[in-house]
Amino acid sequence: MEAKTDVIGGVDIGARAKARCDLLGLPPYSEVEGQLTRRFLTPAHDAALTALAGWMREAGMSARRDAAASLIGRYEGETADAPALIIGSHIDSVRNGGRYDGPLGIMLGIDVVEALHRAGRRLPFAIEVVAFGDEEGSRFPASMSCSRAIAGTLGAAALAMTDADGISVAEALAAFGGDPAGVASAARKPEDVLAFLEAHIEQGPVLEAEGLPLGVVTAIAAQKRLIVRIIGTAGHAGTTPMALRKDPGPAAAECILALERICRAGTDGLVGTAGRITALPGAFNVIPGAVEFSMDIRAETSATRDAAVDAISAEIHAIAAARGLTAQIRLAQALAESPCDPSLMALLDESLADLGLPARRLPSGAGHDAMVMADLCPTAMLFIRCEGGISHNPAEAVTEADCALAARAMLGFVEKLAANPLRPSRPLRGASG
Ligand code: HGY
Ligand code: MN
Ligand code: MN
Repeated sequence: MEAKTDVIGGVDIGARAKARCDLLGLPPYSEVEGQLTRRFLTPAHDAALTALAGWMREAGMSARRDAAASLIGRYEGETADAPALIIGSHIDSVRNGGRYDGPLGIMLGIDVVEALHRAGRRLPFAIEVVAFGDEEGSRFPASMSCSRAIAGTLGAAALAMTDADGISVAEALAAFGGDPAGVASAARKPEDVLAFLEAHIEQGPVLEAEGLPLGVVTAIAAQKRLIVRIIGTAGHAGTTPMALRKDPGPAAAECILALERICRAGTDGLVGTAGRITALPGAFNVIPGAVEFSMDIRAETSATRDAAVDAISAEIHAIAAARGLTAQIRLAQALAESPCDPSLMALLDESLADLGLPARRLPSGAGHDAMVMADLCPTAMLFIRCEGGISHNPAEAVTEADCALAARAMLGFVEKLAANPLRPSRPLRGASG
């Protein structure tokens, strides 16, 4: 047990937030024994929301699920109709992921509200703590469906997307107790939402390398998710001479090497990943009829992202044609870069300064619900150091002391926001993508 970190209202805020993330890393809050896999609209997701709702109520909030399965805790402000500061992050995980990517931002939001509640403190605005259920997109091809429902940008196409078992988002949502036909009711009015604050592990090495516990996010990188299908001819692995094959396997390998080469040569933080590669029908003794692979391409600007997508797509078609194969490339999701709100960043800077910390500003290569919430309201993100910058990996780790500092910084942010009525610094964007 690490040393006592920080106690507010009798709650050891650092240790408890971390311990709650650790608890949710185990069954029934994980689908798989011995690892954390918690995908959208699964029994593990349902169990996690039930636990979170209990903790929200203990912290003085009401708790409800909206039509798209987001869990929303609300701590009232000085007046019942006060707009809300939303503090949140996601409760779903990647397969065999870490325990803090997402849940830590929710637990810290609950800590902040509980500190106010125990002090009998009411603010000029309400605080809503939200657990988004589908940030990772680890079950369905697109992601961010819960925050998109709240931002009012969730389209029908997203509800029709199917998982590996052919179950659509709409079917899974209905089975979960959501309301696919009524997801529009989850959309919040801009006048009811003051701002969105997300605390999240950095998932990178910068803060640790500089010996800093916290950082202030400047912007979130643009990203595109694509599915590539290289189509050849299935055949017998033993009887088909090499020269007569139309094997999509080696072609896919050439394409993924092209993805790597183009992204390595890029600027503006360009990165590209083929995270899922599937040979179909997927048997030892069958030359694949098709090979499908995913592409996740990101850069600090949509322009750089799109230029890379165009270059890679052209090479994929050329590789396939040279081998007498065909290539199909389908866009699964596009998210534009998302700058954080300068006036909110300044309040976070001041909150860190009050803790004796420098206001280290840094961009986020990882995507977050904040980039979707930016279509609804001004956003801010607080980064928390994580060991080795490791994430999307069970080795993901944080310290109780850093969790406690994050809660303190968030409490400071909330008080400063109460003292400085927000002046949104930019018009809200149109649809993201
Ligand atoms: O993919 C991401 O950047 C985030 O972890 N969903
Ligand atoms: Mn995350
Ligand atoms: Mn993640």
